[in-house]
Amino acid sequence: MSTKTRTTAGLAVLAALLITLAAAAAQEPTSLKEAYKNAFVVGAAINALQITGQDRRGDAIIEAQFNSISPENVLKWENVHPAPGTYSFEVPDQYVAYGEKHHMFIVGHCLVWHSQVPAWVFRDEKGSFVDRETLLKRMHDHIQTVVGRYKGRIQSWDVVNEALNEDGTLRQSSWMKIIGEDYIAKAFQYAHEADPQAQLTYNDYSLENEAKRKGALALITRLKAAGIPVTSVGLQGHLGLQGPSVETEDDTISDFAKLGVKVVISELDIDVLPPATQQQTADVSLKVEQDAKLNPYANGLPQSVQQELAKRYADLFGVFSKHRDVVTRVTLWGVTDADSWRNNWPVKGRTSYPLLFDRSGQPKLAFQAVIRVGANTKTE
Ligand code: 9MR
Repeated sequence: MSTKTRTTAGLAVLAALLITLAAAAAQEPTSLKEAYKNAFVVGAAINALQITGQDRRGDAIIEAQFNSISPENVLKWENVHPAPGTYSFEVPDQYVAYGEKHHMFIVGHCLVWHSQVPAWVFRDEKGSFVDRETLLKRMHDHIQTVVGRYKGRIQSWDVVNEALNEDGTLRQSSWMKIIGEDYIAKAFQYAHEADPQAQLTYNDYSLENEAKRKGALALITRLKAAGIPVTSVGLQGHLGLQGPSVETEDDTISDFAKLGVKVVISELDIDVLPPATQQQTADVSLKVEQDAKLNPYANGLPQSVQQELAKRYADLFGVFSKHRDVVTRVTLWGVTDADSWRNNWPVKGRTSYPLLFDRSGQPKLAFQAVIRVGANTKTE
């Protein structure tokens, strides 16, 4: 470990101690997991450095604050199954062992997605699209091998990720083009077959938007009517300071709850930077050119924006807590601001502030605000 890493790890420990002292004085819980222990588990997406113990500062925060983990990238198809018949389980095994060591609720992300899936999955040796049966068999083998390996150890899988367009129609992914609409049902069936106890989630972004929400509600209704074992819907929660409104978030959770599925907030982060596009989206293929106007806080976040972010986080956790009968997990998509994908999407190299811990691992105002909401929920 370098001197710098040691110093920052030391600072994180000191910060944790200060939070404990301050909270003890105010008789507030000191961790997110404690603050929400009567409501839902609170998770973080963790990266390979954290899984393999190379980010001690990050690990100290994860272990102190969270009781659930999601793998930010290591279980995606291109990482775990990069070539036909070749699986790479070294880091995923460490991921699951990490969660077990700390008694966490362990999430698997994700089995069937249009992104981060290698091109060979859809092609034959000549480079043409394979037929439906071949692709179904590849999907089955993948799910059986990956879910089967962690049967009884990964408690919840994101089975199908981002199958919908913004207008609520089904995305014309290679899965859809080759297999047809029932690729979604098949993926859930295969996952259930591989681990009948696991929770199985349909996961997507912007489900707060009316058209996409309608499409998702119709999809879940169809799946449930056909007896497909979908147990929860993941609202990713890549949100902004301004929207969607808390009322919309509230309605969205209620709408899905009515279908008899649990709701998880699966990838929460709140962007404070100027939107680079008109649309509220988390489409990974979107790329926007660098522009200083789009990166106004390169030298630090003004206190007024910290406060706005804290209020926004508190309002949203208020809604999640209100729905604690159906919301079973809230997962932040990253640990500190330095880790967040938001620094590089949709514009590369911005300085983003979407999470509860800052670049040096210190808790932000938003952290205190979220703890306070949890503490109030607990005593209600
Ligand atoms: O956070 C992930 C980032 O490190 C990857 O580069 C990116 C590539 O696709 O995926 C990010 O995570 C995505 C998640 O898997 C699915 N929903 C949207 C997330 C943010 O793009």
